[in-house]
Amino acid sequence: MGRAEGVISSAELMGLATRAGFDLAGCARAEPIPPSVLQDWLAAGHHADLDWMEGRVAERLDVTALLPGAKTVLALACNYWRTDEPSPIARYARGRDYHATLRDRLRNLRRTVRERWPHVKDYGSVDANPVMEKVHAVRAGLGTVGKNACFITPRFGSWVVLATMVLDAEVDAYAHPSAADGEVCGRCRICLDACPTGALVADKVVDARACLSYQTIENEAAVPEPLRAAMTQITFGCDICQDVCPLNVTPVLAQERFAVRPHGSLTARALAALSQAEWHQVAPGSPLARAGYDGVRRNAAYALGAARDALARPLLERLSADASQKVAEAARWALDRLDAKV
Ligand code: B12
Ligand code: SF4
Ligand code: SF4
Repeated sequence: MGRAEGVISSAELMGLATRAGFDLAGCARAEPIPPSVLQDWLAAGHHADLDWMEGRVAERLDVTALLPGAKTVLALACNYWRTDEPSPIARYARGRDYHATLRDRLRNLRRTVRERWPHVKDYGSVDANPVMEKVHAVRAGLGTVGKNACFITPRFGSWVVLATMVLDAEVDAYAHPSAADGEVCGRCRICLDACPTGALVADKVVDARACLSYQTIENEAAVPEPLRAAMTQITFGCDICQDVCPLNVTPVLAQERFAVRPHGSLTARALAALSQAEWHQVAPGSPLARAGYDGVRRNAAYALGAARDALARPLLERLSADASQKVAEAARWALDRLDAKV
């Protein structure tokens, strides 16, 4: 029997996604997400001051609000794992900003889809758009969400970043997510116990206020004092709940595009000591730019204090008189830690 008119081949669509550089692709029906998944999280204040998470809730819960007549969500993932070298920077942030990489690939994919099926309208999302990317990736059969709230794939573990393409056409085959959501963890709860700040407040639920990822990337104000001591080896983003996960023990090397850049090899001391000129050499095009020069140096000063790094004392003394109030305050806190009797 021929394909119904307007219905497109999922195999061909996923083939185009692979050719555009995505490691994983899968199709889910464009169905609404139960409102409680997002609304309960927001109502509990788990989004901290990420006010943009409160915006466009209708779109987040239903992609047809983004693309009228949406029928299909193509979930896309790229593996980014490159190295096991210890670093105070989260793995996803050690290379070129992944947003740029995924946007380039998504732009190419959308162009080829339009060339192949000119009648199809689409909407593309990488991270910042009002799309709940993990939920669609689960529905599209790419993997499942672990108790650490990260999206975990059978092939790459959770070392993937996500993108989404919504189409107003049906495909001829949709994924049937095989693993029931949550089954992947079984009785394991290593990540919940390993999180140094108790940010995993329930299975799959992160309270951003306590999460060091939020604190080091998004929070422009001072990091709350009780959290700072947990920042040993954490200066930008946090991978602890992924590093401890047994499903991540055999990482697969990602494409060259995710290679570590010079900023990704800097120690906390080197990050704290960056001059403006050095910052302008390493930061552009890297994820660090989001936190800014002072944000990264503030975080690094906290990390040096958390680690009670005695060799960093002269540097911290210099930073305690820094023109940036938040850097100076963080350095003074770190010096107090060095002076305190343990
Ligand atoms: C806000 C946000 C954050 C916040 C809040 C974290 C959070 N869990 O929401 C902060 C700043 C803390 C953060 C941190 C990180 N983030 Co973030 N973040 C986002 C963002 C922009 C929105 C997520 C969201 O909607 N949260 C709201 C809550 C309610 O939803 P949720 O987390 O999806 O969790 C619920 C649902 O998943 C639901 N659920 C689970 N399974 C299923 C299945 C079905 C069928 C249904 C209906 C529901 C459901 O249960 C959960 C609890 O309510 C997404 C990008 C995007 N547009 O989706 C990236 C994103 C989730 N982040 C990402 C990354 C890489 C990270 C970090 C690993 C970065 C780092 N190394 O520091 C950490 C991980 C922290 C953690 N343990 O989760 C990746 C995820 C990669 C992955 N493999 O999981 C994303 C997808 C960005 C991207 N485009 O790649 N992040
Ligand atoms: S990213 Fe770090 S702070 Fe956030 S939940 Fe995971 S282990 Fe906890
Ligand atoms: S550490 Fe254990 S509980 Fe946490 S996500 Fe991995 S398998 Fe699941």
